[in-house]
Amino acid sequence: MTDPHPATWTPIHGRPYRPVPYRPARMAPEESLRRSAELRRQMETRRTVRMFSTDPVPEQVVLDAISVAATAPSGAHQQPWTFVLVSDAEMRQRIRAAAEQEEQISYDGRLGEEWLAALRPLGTDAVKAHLTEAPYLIVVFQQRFQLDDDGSTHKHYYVDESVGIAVGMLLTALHLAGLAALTHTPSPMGFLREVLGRPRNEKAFAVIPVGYPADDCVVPDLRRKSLEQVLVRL
Ligand code: IYR
Repeated sequence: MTDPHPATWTPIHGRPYRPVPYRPARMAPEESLRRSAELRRQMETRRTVRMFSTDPVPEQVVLDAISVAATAPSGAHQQPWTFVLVSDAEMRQRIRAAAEQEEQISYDGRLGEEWLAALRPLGTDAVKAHLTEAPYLIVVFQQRFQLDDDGSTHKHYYVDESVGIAVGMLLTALHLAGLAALTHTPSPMGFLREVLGRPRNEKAFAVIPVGYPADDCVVPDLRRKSLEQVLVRL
């Protein structure tokens, strides 16, 4: 009999429904409360960082965070994501040069006045030093469709939602493991597929520099909406 729970990935497209038991031990409410309060406290300290130290970070921490991201739920369990981990300095330099070229056009007017006004409190500009200063870039690609070795294709479903959830989990994992990150979306991002040699079914979703904040790191003075402002209870 074939193993019903293979440890490695196999496509599930068209397979019959064969559920297996899922019976995690139930957590005591007191323990849930302790953990949720602690998690909230920790996550409230997360900030998007644009000024990175060049100090190295343990690679395994980054790999573990990517593993966490890859546990995300996805449309039809198609896991439509690829995480490209870039540490090579020359590659980071190429990405920075291409990103800055596009960003310069954006900040020189392509974004439009309203968008530029929305960005002003964040202090962003076309200089993207974080792309070469952070020791790692995680370039997240969405697999818009499945592309098999023989060139045949299959549709993927809810790709934006699936990859968005995975990136949220990635940012959470990085923060809880003590690393800083930036959700960077150079626009347009078409150059990333080319520079990183990715196949035609993949589309860049975000570039995430990862590292420690620079010693002189500053962040915009922002406030988050309160629970009351984001929650509607019925
Ligand atoms: N992609 C540009 C502009 C930018 C847009 C938004 I919306 C931001 O929250 C931040 C930046 C850049 O990376 O500078």
